[in-house]
Amino acid sequence: MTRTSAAELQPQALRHDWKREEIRAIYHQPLLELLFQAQQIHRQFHRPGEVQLCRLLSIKTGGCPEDCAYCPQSAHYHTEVRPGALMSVEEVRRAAEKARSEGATRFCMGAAWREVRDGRDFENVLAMVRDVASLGMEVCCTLGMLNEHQARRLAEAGLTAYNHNLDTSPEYYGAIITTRRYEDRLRTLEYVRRAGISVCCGGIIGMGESDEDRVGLLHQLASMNPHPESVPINSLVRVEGTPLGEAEPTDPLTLARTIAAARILMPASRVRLSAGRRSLSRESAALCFMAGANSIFFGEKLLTTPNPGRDEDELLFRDLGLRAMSRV
Ligand code: SAM
Ligand code: DTB
Ligand code: SF4
Repeated sequence: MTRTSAAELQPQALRHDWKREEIRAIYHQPLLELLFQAQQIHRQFHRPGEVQLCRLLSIKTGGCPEDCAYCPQSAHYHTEVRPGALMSVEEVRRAAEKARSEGATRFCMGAAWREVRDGRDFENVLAMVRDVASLGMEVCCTLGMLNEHQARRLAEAGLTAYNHNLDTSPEYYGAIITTRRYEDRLRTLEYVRRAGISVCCGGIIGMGESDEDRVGLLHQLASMNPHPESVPINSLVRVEGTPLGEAEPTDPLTLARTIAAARILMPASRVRLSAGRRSLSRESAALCFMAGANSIFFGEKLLTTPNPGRDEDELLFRDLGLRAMSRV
């Protein structure tokens, strides 16, 4: 009989000094080996079967000056998204209350901005953050680039987390976005961290990137100290009219592989199986949970594109024996 050594029972220490080769070796393991390891590590740091329910709301839709090749909200492309003004504080409050009554413990507000500008709109966003925080939910925003002062004001308003994705490797970034640089993203993330806000940072797979680009993205994320508390792994939602509208569909096994590697590299973080669940079979979603995903967006809509309905997700949770994370 084999005995488990004390070292094996100790949760492994968090590392921030991963070498690219180590990440490559983890990522390229036989898939079932990788999933097994990821699940073992997952159980050292998280309650098995528990998944956080997050609700996403687009508080300011479309007309964005950035040219992100995946995004239906970019003003550079002709899509069905109609640009709108910032929602009212009252409407957002009602949406957050509804999300909470449906079981969400995190509310994420997205704006199609390149960067935050000081003024009336930002003051309203701060009021939204205060409102959502007062409901006892984790509150997250994704508003584009920030300066240091804006990050501090969001922190004072009670913001839990700021979402700002690196999307892909530094090498592939220029093929996807030309209107900003990787360093711009890293700078905003630094301001967020310094303001004491937790970091939500991940990427998208299925944009024509290579395994090496996914390894490169994971390397960037896992080198952050501390790691992003929340790591959204999106599978590209292909939207007609965007340059990536006709991209090859993402291989769900690649999605599961990326999630498993993220779980191993950043054991204490929440890994979110984010956009793209509508194109994922129940079996593929199960693999992603096995790989260590423990957070999802639930509700009929992401920002501008559809997401599985609540009934469908309730059934999935029941059939997989998953539980929604209770109050945070
Ligand atoms: N404008 C802000 C920004 O880019 O940081 C916030 C909103 S933006 C829509 C938030 C994130 O959504 C992007 O960083 C990207 O990772 C993700 N996203 C946008 N369109 C997507 C798509 N079609 N499929 C998957 N993820 C997408
Ligand atoms: C993230 O990583 N994914 C979310 C959230 N952060 C803001 C956004 C997904 C957007 C999918 C496309 C849409 O609905 O417009
Ligand atoms: Fe604008 Fe964000 Fe969409 Fe890029 S991802 S076009 S920054 S809304």
